[in-house]
Amino acid sequence: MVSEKKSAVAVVMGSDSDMDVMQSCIEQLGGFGIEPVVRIISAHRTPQIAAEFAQTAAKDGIKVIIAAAGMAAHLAGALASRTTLPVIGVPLISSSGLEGIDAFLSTVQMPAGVPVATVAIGKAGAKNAAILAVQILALSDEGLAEKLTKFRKQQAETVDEKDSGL
Ligand code: RP5
Repeated sequence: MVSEKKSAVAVVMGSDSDMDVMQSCIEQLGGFGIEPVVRIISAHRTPQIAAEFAQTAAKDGIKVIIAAAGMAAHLAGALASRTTLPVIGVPLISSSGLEGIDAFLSTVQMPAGVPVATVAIGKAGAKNAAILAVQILALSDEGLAEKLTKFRKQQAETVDEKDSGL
């Protein structure tokens, strides 16, 4: 699925098997009015496409890349190595039996010089990646900054309501 509209956020995942979890990232972005470019690109199965995507992302108007993968998840790092755009890495739980620890270490342990902003493993990370991308964009977008303030307020109210309902 590739959005026709120019978007400031790209959500890249290593496999269609990642879509289930990454749907929550896409939906979270949607809550802020952002329709991301969504791509399935693999650092090891389609390395050439990964390189081309990262190299042309800034020119295509993308400002933040969210990269999600499971197992030996070097997708985020592979993309980050070819762009100076901020890259947020989402380590995913796969069928490896390692509960995402493999992906977490592969994503977070970037050697000095090429950072990947790594979020939590799985669905929480997928959602936080979206929110972090919005926070980055909100630095130069007052409308988004207001939406973030509202989002935090609503989130706190939801917790309060649950507390009151006990
Ligand atoms: C990674 O390998 C993908 O991001 C996925 O999480 C994992 C397994 O991929 P499939 O074998 O399900 O395509 O590259």
